[in-house]
Amino acid sequence: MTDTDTVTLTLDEVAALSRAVLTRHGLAPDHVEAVTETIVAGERDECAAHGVYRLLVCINTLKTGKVSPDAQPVVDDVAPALVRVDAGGAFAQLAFKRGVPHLITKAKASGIAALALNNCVHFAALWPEIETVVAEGLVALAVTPSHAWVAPAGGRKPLFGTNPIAFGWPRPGPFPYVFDFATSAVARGEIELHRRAGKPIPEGWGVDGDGQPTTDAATALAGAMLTFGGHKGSALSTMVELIAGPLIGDMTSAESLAFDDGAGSSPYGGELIVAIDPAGFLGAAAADHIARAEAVFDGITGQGARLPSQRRYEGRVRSLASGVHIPRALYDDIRALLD
Ligand code: NDP
Ligand code: PYC
Repeated sequence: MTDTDTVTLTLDEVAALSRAVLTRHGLAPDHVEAVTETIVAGERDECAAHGVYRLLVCINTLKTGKVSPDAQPVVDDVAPALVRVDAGGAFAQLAFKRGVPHLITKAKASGIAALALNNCVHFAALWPEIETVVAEGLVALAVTPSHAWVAPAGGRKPLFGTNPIAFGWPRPGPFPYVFDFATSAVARGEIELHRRAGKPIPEGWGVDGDGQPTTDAATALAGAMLTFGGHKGSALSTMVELIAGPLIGDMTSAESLAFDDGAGSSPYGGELIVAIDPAGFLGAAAADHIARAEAVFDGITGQGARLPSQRRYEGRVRSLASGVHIPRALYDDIRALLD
């Protein structure tokens, strides 16, 4: 069903569109499946900046030649609680899929474990990965740098990536506690969507090339984005640079942008995912940590506040029932990739 402004698709139709576009541009079948899962999940949960819009981003990246369309991830079982997957320059999704069973096994054996993805191209939200780990009853943390687009607090030149931090905690029922946010005031994808729609951005998201505040999306994209929470976001962003860059032998956001060399590809580098098994501290019969966490969540929602991911989960229910609504201009741009 279509109207003039949006196109409504079922999730199966979104998946078919994603597969067709990615395959048409030469992505190998196992990567097509892994990337499609992420794109469908983003659209399903009404995360517009990381849903089907990312098909434009992926194809652009494929066209730059900065991502391998078919590299097979190589798993390296480094230590009892450490696993590394070399993505070989391909998109991160397949490397994560190959590495995560090892991460889960190791976390359950050691109480805590870490997975490093190396040499991957990352264009996605982190919550799908967090949800995969949390579904095993584990607590999860994930971070990745991106491209140097964000000025440190007190500075004006891009240095940090948009550097997301995502965290998950298991809850009874299908919807875990998950937050996933950029350490910039907003994800870059959100500013890109404002630019596409010709809409101004709020103050505080970015500055122009002289460090002056701007509400023009294109000016902020060309100037510098800002961190959230001033020096606090700046320090968290620095942490992401360090623990998903040098700590795991991979690129910082500045190095990723230098590697891009003006091509306009998605960020290249690493991701760190940590999984903690509550039973490690609490023993195999551990259970009351779940009830005690629920008391914390009740304390939040009892005040009328909402939990992070609630909007997303509500979107998921809507999308599963009645499909997703894609701006017609975006849909047309994606269909044009099939020509
Ligand atoms: P948002 O600011 O939209 O949301 C951040 C988090 O805060 C979400 O978990 C959101 O839940 C929650 N939240 C928002 N409003 C409230 C509220 N009022 N009360 C409680 N919780 C709230 O996200 P960002 O723009 O910072 O990031 C968007 C996405 O971009 C992330 O998924 C991130 O992983 C991705 N990203 C990826 C990068 C990469 O390099 N791969 C780089 C940067 C970002 P909800 O979703 O339910 O609103
Ligand atoms: O929106 O900032 C962003 C982003 C970077 C990489 C993937 N998403």
